[in-house]
Amino acid sequence: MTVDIDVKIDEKIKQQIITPSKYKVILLNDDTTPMDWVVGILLEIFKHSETTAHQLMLTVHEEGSAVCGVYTFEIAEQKSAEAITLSRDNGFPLQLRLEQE
Ligand code: TYC
Repeated sequence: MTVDIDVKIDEKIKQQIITPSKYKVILLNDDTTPMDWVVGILLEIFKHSETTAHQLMLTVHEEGSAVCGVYTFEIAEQKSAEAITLSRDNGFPLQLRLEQE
């Protein structure tokens, strides 16, 4: 024996799209890290062009800080950790900060 059951579906599906927060990576000035080293970090880790890397380095040198990129938390943390480790391994006191946008 088969039984037919009519099912009426009356349901709303609420969809929530959560966009992850973005974080600014802020490069800070210091007195001893060589300018060429900072440009190298901006080229290799933050993927800036030669021109932008040089301009950014000069902004930090003259004004004290500049945003060198905006990323999700994990990427921002990874890039700044990479820049710090590489700089420390080479004896430079380069510093970066993360700031939520
Ligand atoms: N002020 C450094 C110098 O005169 C250069 C420098 C630029 C250092 C940017 C850090 O994030 C920095 N050698």
